[in-house]
Amino acid sequence: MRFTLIYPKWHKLGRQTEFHLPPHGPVVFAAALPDYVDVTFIDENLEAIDFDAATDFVGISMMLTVQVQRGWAIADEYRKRGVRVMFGGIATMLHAEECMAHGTVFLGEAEGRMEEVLADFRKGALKPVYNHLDQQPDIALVGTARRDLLKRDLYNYRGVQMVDLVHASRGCRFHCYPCAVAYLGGRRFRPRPIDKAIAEMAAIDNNRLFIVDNSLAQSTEWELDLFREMIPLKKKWCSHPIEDKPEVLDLAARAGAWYVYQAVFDTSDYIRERIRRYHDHGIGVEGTILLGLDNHDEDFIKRLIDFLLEIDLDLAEFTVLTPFPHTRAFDELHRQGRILTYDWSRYTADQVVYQPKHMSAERLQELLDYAWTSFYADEPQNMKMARLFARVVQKEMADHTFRPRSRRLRDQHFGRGETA
Ligand code: B12
Ligand code: SF4
Repeated sequence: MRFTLIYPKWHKLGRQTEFHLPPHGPVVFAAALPDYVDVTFIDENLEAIDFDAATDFVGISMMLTVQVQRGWAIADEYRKRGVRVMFGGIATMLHAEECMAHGTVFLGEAEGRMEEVLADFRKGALKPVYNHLDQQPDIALVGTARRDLLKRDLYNYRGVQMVDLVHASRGCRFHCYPCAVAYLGGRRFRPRPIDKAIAEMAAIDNNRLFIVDNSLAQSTEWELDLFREMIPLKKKWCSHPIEDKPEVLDLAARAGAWYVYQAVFDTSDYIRERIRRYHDHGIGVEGTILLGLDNHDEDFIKRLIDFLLEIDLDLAEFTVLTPFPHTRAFDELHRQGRILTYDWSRYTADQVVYQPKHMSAERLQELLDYAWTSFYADEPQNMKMARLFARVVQKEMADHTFRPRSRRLRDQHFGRGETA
C-alpha cells in the first residue's frame, strides 16, 4: 500500500532566525504502521507536494493550530482526485470537529491502532472518526521513529546539521494555563522503558539531540535513571526544563545537557537562581517568554526584558499569549468574550488574537516587537546562537565526539565503518 504522509507548511515566528527542525510526530506515527505500508514523507516546509504522484492513501500530520488550514486545503486537493485522506497529530486532536469536514480523523496516539484503520481502509469502510483520546496505548509499544523517511540533507542551518528529535516519555503531571498537554496526553506521566529510549538514542547517527518530552521535571528517580544511562552515549542534547535539584542538574550535565528551553515568567529571585544553577552546571538557557498574561502591564513587560538581560539568558524567544483550543487560557478568554478572532492562520503565537487586560491588542503587539529588539540590541540573535553553538563544540571537543562537517559528509556517503 502506497501511503503519502504530509506535514503541512506553517509560518515560523516572524522575528526568530528561520530554521527547520525535523518533524517528530510524523516519523513516530510512521513507526506504528505495519510493514506492508510503503510510506513517502513530505515536509511541505521544505519541499513541494506533487498532488498527482501515485498514492493509495494520504495521511496529514499536524502539530500546530497554525497548520490546520493548510492541512485542510491539501486534503481537499487529494479528495478532488478521489484519494482518501486521514488526519492525525496534535492539532488534529485540538481541531477534531473542523477536520472532519475534510477527511477521516484519527484522535490519540497511533501505536497499536493502525491495523484496524488500515483494515477498514482496505474494505472501503473507513470510519469518519477513530477516537482513542481516552485510551492511551501501552507506552512500551512506542517504536523507534522512522528517521529513514526524512531527507536529512534538507535539515541543516548554514551547513550545520540540525539536532535529531527523540522522546523518552509522554504525558505531563502539570496543567499550566496556556498549555493543551493535559488534554492531549493526559496528566499521567508515562515514561518509555528506559532501555528502549536509550537504544533509540544510541542508534541515531547524530551526536546532537533534542529530547522533546514535556518538562523532564516529572520524577526525580526517572530523570536520574535516564541521565545515568545516557552518560555512555556521549550525546549532546537540548530539552524542555530539567528539575531544579543539584543531583539532577549534575547528572544531566554529565549526560550531555547542552541547553534547555525554560519559561521565564517573572523577575523573581527564584527565576534568577534557577537560571544561575543551569549556568553553574554548564547548561545553556533559551528563555521562552510569554507576554500578555493578565498580570502583565506595560511596566511589567519592560522590567521583565531588563531582567532577562541581567540574568544573561543565552537566547530568548518571545511570544504573546495565544488561546489555543483545549487550554485553560482558551476557556477563560472565550467565556469572557475576549477572543478577537478565530482565524487559526493568525494563531502563530506572535500575533495578538485576544484582548489583553491592561492594554490594547495593538500595544501588546508593539511591546512584543520591543521585547525582541531590546533583548537582541547589543548582541544580535545570530551572534548569540553562535555562542550557544560554540558551547556544544567545546563539550564535544572535550570528550572527543566532535565531527567536523567534512567528516560527517564522508561518513554519510561511505558509511562510518569504512572511514574509521
Ligand atoms: C516538541 C514540541 C515543539 C518543538 C517542535 C519540534 C518539531 N520539529 O517537532 C518546538 C520546540 C520547536 C516547538 C515550538 C512551539 N510549540 Co510546541 N510542542 C512540542 C511538544 C512538547 C511535543 C510534540 C511532539 O513531538 N510530541 C511527540 C509525538 C510523537 O507525538 P504526536 O505528534 O502527538 O504524534 C503521535 C500522534 O499524534 C499520532 N500522529 C501524529 N501524526 C499523525 C498523522 C496521522 C495521519 C495519524 C493517523 C496519526 C498521527 O502518532 C504519533 C504517535 O502516537 C508539544 C506538546 C505535546 N506533548 O504534544 C508542544 C506543542 C505542540 N507546542 C505548542 C506550542 C504553543 C509551541 C510554540 C507556539 C511555543 C512558543 N511559545 O513558541 C512553538 C511554535 C512557534 C512557531 N510558530 O514557530 C502547543 C501547540 C499549540 C497549538 N495548538 O498550535 C503544544 C501542544 C504544547 C502546548 N503548549 O500546548 N514545539
Ligand atoms: S507547559 Fe510544560 S509543564 Fe506545563 S502543562 Fe504544559 S507540558 Fe506540562
